[in-house]
Amino acid sequence: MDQLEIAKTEHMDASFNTFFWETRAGKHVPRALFIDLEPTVIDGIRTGKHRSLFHPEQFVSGKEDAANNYARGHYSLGSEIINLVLERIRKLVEQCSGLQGFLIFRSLGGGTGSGFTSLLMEHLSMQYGKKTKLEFSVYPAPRISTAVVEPYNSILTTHYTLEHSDCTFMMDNEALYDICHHKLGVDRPSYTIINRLIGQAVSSITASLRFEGPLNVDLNEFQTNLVPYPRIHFPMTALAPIISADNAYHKDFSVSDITTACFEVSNQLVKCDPQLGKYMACCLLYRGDVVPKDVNAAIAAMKSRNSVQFVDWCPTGFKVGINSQPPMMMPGGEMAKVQQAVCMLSNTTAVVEAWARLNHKFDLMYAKKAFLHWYIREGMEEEEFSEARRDLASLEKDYEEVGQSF
Ligand SMILES: Nc1nc2c(ncn2[C@@H]2O[C@H](COP(=O)(O)OP(=O)(O)OP(=O)(O)O)[C@@H](O)[C@H]2O)c(=O)[nH]1
Ligand SMILES: [Mg+2]
Repeated sequence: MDQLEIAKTEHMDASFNTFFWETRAGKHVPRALFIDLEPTVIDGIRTGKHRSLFHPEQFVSGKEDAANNYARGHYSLGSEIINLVLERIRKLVEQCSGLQGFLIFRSLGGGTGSGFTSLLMEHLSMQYGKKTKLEFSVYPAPRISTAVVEPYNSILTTHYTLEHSDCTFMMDNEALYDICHHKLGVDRPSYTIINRLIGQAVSSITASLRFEGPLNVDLNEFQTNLVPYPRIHFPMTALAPIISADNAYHKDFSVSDITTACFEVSNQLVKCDPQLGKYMACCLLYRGDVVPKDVNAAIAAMKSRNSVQFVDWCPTGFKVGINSQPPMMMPGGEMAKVQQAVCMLSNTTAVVEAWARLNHKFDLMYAKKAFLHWYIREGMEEEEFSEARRDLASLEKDYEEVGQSF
């Protein structure tokens, strides 16, 4: 290889290696750690189709789960496993030549995702200082739930991680189920199918870290544009187009079509209506065969619509990135392969609907002190509940204030 070719290969490798490290034997290993307080879910990966991708040390699981109890995840069980987890993370970090930050995937409703993750994030802040922490969180859905105490767990964890998270992308299973039902024609989607939708969003959000390109916009740059105040860091995520593999041949989408779809409630991965709020910032992450001229025209058309309202202090908050790699779909999966796609991250006051809903559910139980003894038994104090709830009330208020007109 001549110099130029070597340089080119190294360049490509640099992007590829963002999420993989190469062993001396030339094997590429994902820079990932799976953690759970109980073994069965992780055993699925340990013994599954992709097991050979990982080193056994990339799985950490305990013996029993947190029984949907934040306190067990954070204190009793969490404290037994945290040092091992931090040690494993340290080993992964040692394999990085320039650590940018951490992506954290979790749900908020159960005990491990809420309690243990908040403990972990506190430790990551202590050990890795200001390294970015981005979260992808499955937030409790309005009408379907798998545990009565979801509002407690979610509010406690949001309170304790608010200052440790730089940006949290919220999704809820009801929004994801509805997309599967209405757009993909899948009536009873499994977690596998809804997780693929989440995967599409993650893929678009991380595309700029994984591929080079002239109109590539760095993730840090998006964050700067998305988060006007540290606490206002819960953007909504929308995807377009979402079409089933069966329908692929019947439809043709323009850049304008997919851009418009991102502002519709049915394309949001969280159950909130964007028309009920005001936008502070919209980041449009295009992929595939997309040219700036079409993007500019599509945005100009959106701006002229009355239904898309911006806050007074940020009237033109659009940020655009184009990555020429079209999205990849799971072979044989339910989503059609498309040549052009977009993922919109929007910081809007509409997301307050999600907090308000959860706060209300918290209040109903807390007024009766229902289920509290489970948490007290694990060493928590009642005061922690009221403190967390006050913090969430002020978060609601923060959103109200940023939306107010001058
Ligand atoms: N989208 C999606 N949601 C999931 C998945 N697994 C669990 N959930 C949701 O996550 C929420 C909490 O459940 P878990 O994640 O199982 O809870 P956990 O964090 O393991 O906590 P414990 O089991 O109580 O220790 C529920 O609302 C589930 O519906 C998944 O693979 N995908
Ligand atoms: Mg569990």
